[in-house]
Amino acid sequence: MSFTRIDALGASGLAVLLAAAVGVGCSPRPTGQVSSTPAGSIANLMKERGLSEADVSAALQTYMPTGKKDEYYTFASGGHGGNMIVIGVPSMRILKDVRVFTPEPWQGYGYGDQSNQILKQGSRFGKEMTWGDMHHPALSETGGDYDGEFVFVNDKANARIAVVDLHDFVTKQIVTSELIQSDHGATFVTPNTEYVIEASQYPAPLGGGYAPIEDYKDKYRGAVIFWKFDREKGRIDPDRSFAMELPPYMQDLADAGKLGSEGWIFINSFNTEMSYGGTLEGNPPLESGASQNDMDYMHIIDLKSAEKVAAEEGKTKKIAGMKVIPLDIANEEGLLHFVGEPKSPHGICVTPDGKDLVVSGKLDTHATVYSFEKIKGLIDAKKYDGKDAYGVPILPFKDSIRGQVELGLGPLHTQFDNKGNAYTSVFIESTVAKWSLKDLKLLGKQKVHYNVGHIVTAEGDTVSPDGRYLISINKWAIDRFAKVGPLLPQNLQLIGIDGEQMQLLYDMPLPLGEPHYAQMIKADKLDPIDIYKPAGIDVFTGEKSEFAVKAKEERIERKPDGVHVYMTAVRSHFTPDIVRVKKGDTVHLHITNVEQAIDATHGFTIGSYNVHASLEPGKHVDITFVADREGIFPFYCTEFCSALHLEMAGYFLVEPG
Ligand code: K7E
Ligand code: CUA
Repeated sequence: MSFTRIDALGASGLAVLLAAAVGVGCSPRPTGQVSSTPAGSIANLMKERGLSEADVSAALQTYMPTGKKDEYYTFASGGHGGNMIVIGVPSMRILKDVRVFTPEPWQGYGYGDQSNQILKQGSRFGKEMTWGDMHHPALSETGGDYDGEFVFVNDKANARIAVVDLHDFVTKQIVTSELIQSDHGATFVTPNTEYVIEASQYPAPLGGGYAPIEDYKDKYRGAVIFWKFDREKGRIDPDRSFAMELPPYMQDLADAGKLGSEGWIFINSFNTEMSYGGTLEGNPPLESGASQNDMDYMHIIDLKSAEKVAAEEGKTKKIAGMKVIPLDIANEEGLLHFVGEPKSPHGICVTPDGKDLVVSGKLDTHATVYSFEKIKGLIDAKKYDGKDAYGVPILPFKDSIRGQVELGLGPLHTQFDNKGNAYTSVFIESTVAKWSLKDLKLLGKQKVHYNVGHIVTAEGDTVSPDGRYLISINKWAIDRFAKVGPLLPQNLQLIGIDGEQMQLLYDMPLPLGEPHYAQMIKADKLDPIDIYKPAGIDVFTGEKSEFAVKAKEERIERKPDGVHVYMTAVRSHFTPDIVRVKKGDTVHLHITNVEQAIDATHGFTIGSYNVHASLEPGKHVDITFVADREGIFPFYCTEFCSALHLEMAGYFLVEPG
């Protein structure tokens, strides 16, 4: 693309530019207004700032005038920030930082009994954790389309899954199974969100516990958990979930079949060499040991049949409380097949029509396109190329694929548009490659900055992607932004994909975590609430709290388990505003924001007691703590809510015991 500078444009060029500006602008204006704009001002701006025509075009495609709203939401994982970031597209404005595995005071998450209970659900082996490593958000689906109701996320480090409700953008549940010790093929959902998929990454003895690493091949295993989602309750039901044992390869990304391939699950793997490191003990390092074979194995799982087997008597084992189909039963029942995939693959992506699967190997230059029909035919005909060391049948690679397309160095992950094109991130050469699914031809490349991991297109994982936008989630930012010390923000680059050529539109620095993956959904599919109704809602049950407080019913009660303070918050006071307790008392604060007006949020803190809450309109919060230090502790509203916000305060008096 040629970037024309304004000084080379001339008067007619500028007129064309302005006409184009009206055409692509987000807010159509009467044409008459354009001619009244002094043309010189835009020209001067471009000149002063050194902007090209392409720059102005990009600006006009992303700029949001005040009050205008974005067309899409992007839900990006926060990596080892343990959070999820919600970004508006095309403006790339951050709309929310949803806390999931980590506390965050502004939203009151991890402060107060309700949200602490959620974080506690994520304890493993009795240990509470205050962080997570989030990689792959998955929006809930109906008929293979995002429905805007829930988003699921994983924690790779601690093998956990969380449910975020998009009615209020709050984490409602964390589940974990000690069956596995890490995950990565998570989260992915089946086309009607019957199951949330979590495949382990690093093999270990199932259920936890110790086994010598020399026993890797015998004692270490992978597993995939199918977490049953109860949409009505909006929660995962661990009792109706089950798992399948897998060989000790490192299972990687996963995807669920759709349309013709619905009911099937596909999981990549690497390290089929079963290398486990030991560089000080005379072994090759893990990464070179794991890159010896030319092919690793794609895991193909017949979920519908697995579901039946899991329900049969005697076909499963209980490990760490989880119902598990052992590998020998999976083999006996024909639930698991392998097919070779080019060395150390990363992305595995089912095409929108459900007919093909695109796999890219980090150490291979191709995207390999498998045909589900061919795979299914080979499984039905039991046409195998032998079995692996664990008795899993291997389908012949050549007969499974539709073809390969050469993309460049280090292809990773593929997304789709509405015109039959695929887009693959190419890590080593820092590009996004566009290619045609039909004839497997490379159509073009867009440079990105730098080292792109995953990419996401609008509605890209559904049966009907939108095209329009692609975000390149880059791992390195190096020279893109003003310097902020050695830890750089991530660089999310918005790319327009409606034209024949991709167009880079926007660089967004993201200093809130490392997004590994994201999903982009049409904004009008979401219908979040403005207010918790009626006032007194416990956000984590979604029901009115038994401790909800009404105006005029505020009180302080001394009970055998401590002092119960029933408090309301409303502009611009807390009632009661004086709370007297004795040193050593257990204090139960029950605070309801009784307001029912949009954005009438209050905060609550008692200084030096590490007590904090965010009280959105209608929200109820319980806070339990021991008043273990005597003194005078002012409490106040932390959210600037009104003209008399500073006066929204009171005293917590702790008398000597
Ligand atoms: Cu960082 Cu999908 Cu976990 Cu890759 S992941 S690019
Ligand atoms: Cu309520 Cu400030």
